Amino acid sequence: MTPLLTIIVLILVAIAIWQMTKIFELSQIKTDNSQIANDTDNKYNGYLMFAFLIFIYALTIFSFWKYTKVLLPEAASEHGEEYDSLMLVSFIIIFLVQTLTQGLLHYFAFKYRGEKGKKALFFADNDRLEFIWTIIPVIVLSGLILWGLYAWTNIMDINDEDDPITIELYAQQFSWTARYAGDDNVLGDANVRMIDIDNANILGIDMADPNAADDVIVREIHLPVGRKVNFKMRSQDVLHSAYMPHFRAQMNCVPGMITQFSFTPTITTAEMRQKPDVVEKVKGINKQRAERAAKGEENTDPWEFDYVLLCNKICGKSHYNMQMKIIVETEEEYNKWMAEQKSFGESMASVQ
Ligand SMILES: [Cu+2]
Repeated sequence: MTPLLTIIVLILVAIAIWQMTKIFELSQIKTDNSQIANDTDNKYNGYLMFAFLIFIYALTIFSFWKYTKVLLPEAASEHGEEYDSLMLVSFIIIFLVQTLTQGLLHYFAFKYRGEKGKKALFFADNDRLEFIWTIIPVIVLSGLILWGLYAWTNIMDINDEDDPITIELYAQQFSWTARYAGDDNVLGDANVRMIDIDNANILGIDMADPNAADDVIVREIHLPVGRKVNFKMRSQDVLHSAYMPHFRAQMNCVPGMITQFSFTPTITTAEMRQKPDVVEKVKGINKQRAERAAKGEENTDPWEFDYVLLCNKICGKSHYNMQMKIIVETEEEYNKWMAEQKSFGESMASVQ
């Protein structure tokens, strides 16, 4: 609400200034009624160019100061570090180029504003200049693109040699279900046509497939730290997107096909909760929640940091609510949790 009010106030102030300028103008005795811009008009426009430059620089500084804290904490996956470096370098380049070119653009607009009898020095064409402003972006962009392709190939390195845990992420309007491949680490075949809600076969698993019996269906993902995970995504209805921001991972879930994404988690949930920036963020959110609780509003329980799986495609009216908790823990904790889970075969046997 406050940002909206701030914007409205800024707009109103701008309108007020504009109206006052008009009144001031009207109160002057007109000496020049021509519609062609004169030196005074050009001077005003020159100064306005400068004012706008100061405005965008101030806005940039304000955004850095105000919104840096909402950024994600450090990457919790192996490939995340390289992904973040690529992102940071791209942002630094964009930031420097934009700051410099905006400054020059507005400065020159001011310096060479129209003045009677003044003519700026200009080139109709200049091969050397054109060469320079073509070759620099070509080199920089090629570098970024090549680095990006290299990073992408690294990230999409999905293979079975690293002994990954296979987990299916099943998306539907509006929830996630996860299926572990069990002891054999092979997921049983599944198809939406085989969904049998009455018999608790919510994922349409082929009961005749021998790989299916040991599969484990869960509503919360547990991952052992340092072990590669291979996620296989399916969707029941529309396009969804499995988004795990803390692991810098995202892959679309497409009805009728299986998509994949794999990563190795490197930081356990418990360790992440101790990171200073996470502690700070949790404190900030809980402060807001306490304030809301004092006013008697809803959803004010103290919040604790957890990794999440979110949907990142607007897939319908409850899209915002499509999320699942991910817990990264030690190998022992993971094994203990897994031992407590019921396999698909066991839950089928208990239904029939
Ligand atoms: Cu969705």
